[in-house]
Amino acid sequence: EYNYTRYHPINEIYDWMDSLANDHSDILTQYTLGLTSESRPMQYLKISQSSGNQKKIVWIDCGIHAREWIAPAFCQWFVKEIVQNYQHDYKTRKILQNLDLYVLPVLNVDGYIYSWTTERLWRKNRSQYGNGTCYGVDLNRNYNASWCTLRSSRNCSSNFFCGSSPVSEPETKAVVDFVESRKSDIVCFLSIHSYSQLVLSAYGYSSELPRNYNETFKVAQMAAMAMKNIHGTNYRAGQFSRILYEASGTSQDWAHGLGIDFSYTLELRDNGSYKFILPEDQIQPTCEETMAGVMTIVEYVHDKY
Ligand code: 0X9
Ligand code: ZN
Ligand code: ZN
Repeated sequence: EYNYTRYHPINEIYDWMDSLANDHSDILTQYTLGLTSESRPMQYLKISQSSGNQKKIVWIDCGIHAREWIAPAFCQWFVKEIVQNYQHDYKTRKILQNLDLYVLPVLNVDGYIYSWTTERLWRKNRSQYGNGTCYGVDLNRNYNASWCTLRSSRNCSSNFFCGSSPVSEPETKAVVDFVESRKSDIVCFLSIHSYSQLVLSAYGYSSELPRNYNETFKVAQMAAMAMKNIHGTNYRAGQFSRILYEASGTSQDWAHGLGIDFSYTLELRDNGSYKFILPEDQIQPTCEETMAGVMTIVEYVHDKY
């Protein structure tokens, strides 16, 4: 029995993916999205109920930032819940009739490993810059969305190093290639982070209002309310640049720019007590409330498309 209320090192997560995909080959398939800068595979799961009709896609990635361990824990929880529920839960079955769910549990594999072995608060990937004098690009500053203009740095020692050019990193490129190749089918793009308890809509790089702002903000508010309803945890909804800070080069803004209106960043628990070192006894309640929020968004896009 896999323990979903503990944090797991990457080898355990990858073993979990293998065995779950094996045990539930009726709806789960595992794929490699690409290789990291240290040549490790980026594994993701496609959750798809077999049927003839062409389905729309919901994308969920976790762990773009190495130290935000609750994010990969949520992606695993999410897959477990869907696999458990789809047999008997009417809502889940209905959603899977029209949507395929693509889940990338650990986007930044090299950084995640480094945060386990060497530096718990590591954020970036592990690519070498400056002839090996510094390491790591902030992958959530490396996308092609007003690249390297806000809350970004050109100094490779910075935690917000944006890379040598947009999409300079293999991890970014792997996501971009996949999402671009399927962009007409992708109706929702979710990127899971911690901490601050926020549901953020576009844009991050500008306080200008994007197309469909009223609707995407409304859905963010619905998700935040659903999250509060589970354990009373407060989540704030709003435009990224207004309630957090302006940041450029984020995956969410890039995905929105591609035409995926329902593109959100979720910042999970907590509110600053434990910050990135969220205790394991909060994994379950955090995942339960996040499940409610994510399913609110997924149901909305299901009904709309
Ligand atoms: O700064 C980030 O990349 C995210 N916060 S974190 O503490 N997890 O690093 C927030 C990204 C918000 N997205 C936009 N502003 N679009
Ligand atoms: Zn099954
Ligand atoms: Zn983050």
